[in-house]
Amino acid sequence: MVDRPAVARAGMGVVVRVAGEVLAPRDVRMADLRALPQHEREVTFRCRRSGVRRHRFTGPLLLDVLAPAAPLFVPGERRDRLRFLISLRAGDGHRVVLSWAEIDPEFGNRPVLLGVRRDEAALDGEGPQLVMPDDVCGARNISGVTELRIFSDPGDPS
Ligand SMILES: Nc1nc2c(c(=O)[nH]1)N[C@H]1C(S)=C(S)[C@@H](COP(=O)(O)O)O[C@H]1N2
Ligand SMILES: [Mo]
Repeated sequence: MVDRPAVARAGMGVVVRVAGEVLAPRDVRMADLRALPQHEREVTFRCRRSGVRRHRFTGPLLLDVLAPAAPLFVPGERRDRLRFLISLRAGDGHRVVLSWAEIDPEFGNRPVLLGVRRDEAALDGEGPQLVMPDDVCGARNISGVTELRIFSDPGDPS
């Protein structure tokens, strides 16, 4: 697969692809992320290389970004959602996989954000940053997110 650059076209700004096992794949821009309800979160994490880091992020819930794409859950079957994964990729190739249950309001219900502001800076140039509110290490807080894909475990081994 060809890498999608963080900035798709000059002047068009950052585009984040939301795709995978969803009814409505979509391209999301920073303005779309800012139009969703905004949450603020202060995170402190310990990086092996750079020591203790502290940042204040603002942005929508990852859940609110993904829900309009309509993941292909079996309707009315709460347990079906436990098979689903969210794979995030940054422009530099850094990847993180979450389980859907981590952010699902009926399971983990963690307030994971897609930050559009970090400290005093808008992230319009580099793209949004994943904000994991409770992580000890900062490595899952990937910056410059370009792609969010939803997958499911198909179930029976072949
Ligand atoms: N795209 C991307 N995001 C990334 C990384 C990376 O290599 N690429 N490193 C992570 C790691 S290991 C840490 S500790 C934090 C560091 O963020 P800070 O230096 O802005 O505090 O960014 C995370 N986000
Ligand atoms: Mo880190």
